[in-house]
Amino acid sequence: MYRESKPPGLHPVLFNRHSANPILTARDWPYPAHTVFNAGACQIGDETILLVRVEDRRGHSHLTVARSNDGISNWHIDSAPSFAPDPKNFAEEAWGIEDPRLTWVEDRNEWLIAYTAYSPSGPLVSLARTKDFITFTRLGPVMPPEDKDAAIFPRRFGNRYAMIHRPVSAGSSGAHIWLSFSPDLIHWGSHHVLMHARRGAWWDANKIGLSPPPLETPEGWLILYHGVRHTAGGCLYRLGLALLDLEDPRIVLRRSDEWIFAAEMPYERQGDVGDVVFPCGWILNKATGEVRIYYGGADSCVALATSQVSELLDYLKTCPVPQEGRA
Ligand code: M1P
Repeated sequence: MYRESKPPGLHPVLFNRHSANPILTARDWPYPAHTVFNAGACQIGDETILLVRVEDRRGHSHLTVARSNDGISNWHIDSAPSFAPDPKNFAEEAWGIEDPRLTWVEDRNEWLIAYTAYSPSGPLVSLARTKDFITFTRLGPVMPPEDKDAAIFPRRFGNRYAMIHRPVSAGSSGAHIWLSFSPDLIHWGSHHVLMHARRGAWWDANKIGLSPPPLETPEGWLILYHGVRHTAGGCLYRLGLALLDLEDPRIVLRRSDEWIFAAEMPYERQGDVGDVVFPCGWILNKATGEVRIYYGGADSCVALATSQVSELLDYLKTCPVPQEGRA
């Protein structure tokens, strides 16, 4: 691991890329794959588990488990798709499943997976559950198209589960991050815009989306999100931070005005979709405060960056407080 230094006059470096990046590519795969990227991540005992999006040469994706003891190397990758689309029973998965976000839900004693099911009517949010990343059980689709970039909070608020997601409707002025609640994970309501995409020249103008699941800290729910700037040269996917109130996640306490991580390295700038950094998982080491961020680079590989959660929170304290908790 090397630490990126901050030359005078430049912005703080909050994320340090791992020197072994990219840590996984299609060449590592035990069966034919076009690209591997946008992995969900979790820690079970000594093992780091990535649920990796694998795209085949049809353009359809499935999810495959990779396990490692150090979270960096010696990955043991399932020899066949671990969680494959099942369009016979779940028609919404006809064009594949993508971008999983993993949440350990204490009161259910299981992992919940929020993923994008790519239906012929558009992408939508589906949920599944697992205890071991060997057997998966679908809960089915929970948000109609177009909707994606979803993750469940690890605990309930009152009696309700909460989920962040990103619906898009034709004719809307942008794609914003929403928050919804459910008593049973199946029926969702109390829909609420959590964060708006900004407009015009902003780095997060027009379209934003949650990146990894919300991370609980003593100061609030830490949110890492992506903003998409449309340019004449294509889209730029960059990352910003926000903080939500611990007991009422509808309240945005802080939101960064500036992006804090962007595509710079060749494996982030060149690939199927260049200039994309897209994390779907992060893992906090509570003993050291280090957070490992697993992200897709250019829709073609899996990369790793690390940060200290205290530094992310300190940085957020310098960021604006949105008026009336609305960002
Ligand atoms: O190609 C970049 C990303 O585009 C989509 O993300 P979003 O809808 O949030 O802009 C997703 O398809 C994602 O998988 C992809 O990495």
